[in-house]
Amino acid sequence: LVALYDCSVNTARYRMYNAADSRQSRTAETLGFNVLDNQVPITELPNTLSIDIDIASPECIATTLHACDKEIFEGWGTSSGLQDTVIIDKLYKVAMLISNVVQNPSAGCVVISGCGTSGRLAYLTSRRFNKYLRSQGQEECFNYIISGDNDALYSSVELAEDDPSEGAKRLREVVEGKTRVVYIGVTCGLSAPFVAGQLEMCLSDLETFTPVLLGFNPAHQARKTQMKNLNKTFHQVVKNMMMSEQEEKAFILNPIIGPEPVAGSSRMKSGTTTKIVLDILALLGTASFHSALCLSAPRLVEMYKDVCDTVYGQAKSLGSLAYMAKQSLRNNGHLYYLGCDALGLIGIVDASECRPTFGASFHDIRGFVSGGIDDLDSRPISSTLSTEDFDSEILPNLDACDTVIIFGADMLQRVNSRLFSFPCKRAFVNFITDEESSSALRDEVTSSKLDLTITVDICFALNFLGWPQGPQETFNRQKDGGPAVGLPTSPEAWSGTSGKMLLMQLAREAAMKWTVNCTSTSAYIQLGKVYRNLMVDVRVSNAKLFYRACGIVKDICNIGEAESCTLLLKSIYDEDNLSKVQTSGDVVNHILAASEMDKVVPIAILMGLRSCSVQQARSLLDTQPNLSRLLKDFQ
Ligand code: S6P
Repeated sequence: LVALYDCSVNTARYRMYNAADSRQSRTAETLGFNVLDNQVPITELPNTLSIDIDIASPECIATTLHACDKEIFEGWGTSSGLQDTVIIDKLYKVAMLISNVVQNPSAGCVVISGCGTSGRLAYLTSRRFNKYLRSQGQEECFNYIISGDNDALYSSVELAEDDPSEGAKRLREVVEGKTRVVYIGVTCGLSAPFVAGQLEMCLSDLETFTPVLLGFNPAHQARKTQMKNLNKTFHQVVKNMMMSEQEEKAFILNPIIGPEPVAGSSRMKSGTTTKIVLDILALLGTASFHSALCLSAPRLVEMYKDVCDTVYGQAKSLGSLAYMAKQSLRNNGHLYYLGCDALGLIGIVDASECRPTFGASFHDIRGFVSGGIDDLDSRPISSTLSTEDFDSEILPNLDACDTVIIFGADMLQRVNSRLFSFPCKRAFVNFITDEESSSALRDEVTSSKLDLTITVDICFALNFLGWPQGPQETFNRQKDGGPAVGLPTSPEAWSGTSGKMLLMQLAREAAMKWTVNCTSTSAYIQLGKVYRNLMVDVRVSNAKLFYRACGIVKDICNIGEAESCTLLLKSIYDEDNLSKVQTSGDVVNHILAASEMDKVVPIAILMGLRSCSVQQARSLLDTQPNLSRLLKDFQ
């Protein structure tokens, strides 16, 4: 392939991944490379690095998560992750398209769309960059779509991702009146029908739309089950995308970053990589308004890698934080995250994801934001999410079993002083992005009654970039010696401050995501929710999760597909003898029935391992709720 395409080894490897279902696969196989034609997509595979995560100490859980996250930057198998040159090249091309829209917002817009975590990150990115454009006196041009609408930003509405026509309908509404649309559909597993419906709509009108698909599986692993209302599989949609990509009318951004530390939990690595890619695209796409003109995509990737290493450099403290969280949850207490602006929102998002991921209750982990949901006023959400809500509803009832984590110096300064008179545990996590804030805060931190303080100093990651000195330096970068079309003319705009601020915010957000993901995941692992690195108590709330649940039962019980599906159905319908109606029903019926039930997957597994009835499996779980321990006893 290197010879054929005159490309680097990494590029050749990437081509092989994406070519495994075309005539090129033979070439790849003949060359003796290990082409990934495994039926289980990479995003659903268990990660070999985290196979023992369920028996690791809290500190070791953090180092294991770090090892898995490193694959984002260093690659997995034969891939080179975010450093892949083909991906980097496409990032620039898409950023250029975004830049055209940003400079001509009346005619165009950028739409970022996804389901679950992917939709939440679409929201966070468009919010951040619209705010930025506003601060520069520019028109907003980023839009987001999340399946299940705004309520899904902070609670799980998993079933909404199975509807392609709803996806297309929502996209049509958002782009009304626009003639140039850069559409970025995020689906980590290349599987969400909601996104497929939108991609199809874009592909049918390439004059208006440039569709971009962001996900983390090779193209040939896109989901091959038929989608309702679309009469196609996701895989067929991807094939059409590949054809349009040849003429650069569509783009597939699918860096291979390896499996999740907890199998299939795409809120973790895939979510973080989504954030990084969207940040980079939007940063480069808005570069004409800030000094990030001098930044390159590989350097930005490096910055995120440094932030990642710095956060996990505190593995011991992260372990202590997760241990505090676990103790609270074990003693029927709660975990609360408080943060300002995007940090608060990321905390809320992490908390809300624990419900579908770990079967947690709404009250187990909750996040609150200070002054950050103003931009949702026109489309209100039906939950209590502000720190004022925390002060009035939660604070008066805090007891010794609860843990409150304050994120960021700005939040520590705003926190209600009454918090320090209640008998709960308190932790403070600060992300330092410049030297001044670190010294100003020291006194406050020491005078507060905190049980744990973690300081994540990410100045180093940012210094690495180096800042432009002023307008002259930037102008010098233009080939013709003058500013590019649409560049701001006032010298203040070139001071570098706005671009630097933006990068500091993005780096803090990434650090926050790593920290809260680590805290909640580790807490639930310690509580026995994960067996090896499989999430065995997954809520069967959409098609993807139904098939994942079947796979988990199959693997752990070492049985065939049909048998595992029968066990799952018995557990879902709470019946040892399934009726014809139950066995022949549509997957969506099973999902609706499962939404009423608890511990669907664990019960099916126990039935398989013990050859027992639904009732007997349920009683076993009542006596030993630590699933991991229970399963180990039976294996
Ligand atoms: C995963 C999370 C889910 C996914 C959603 C979309 O940890 O709980 O909500 O984000 O299912 O997945 P995908 O593969 O389409 O991005």
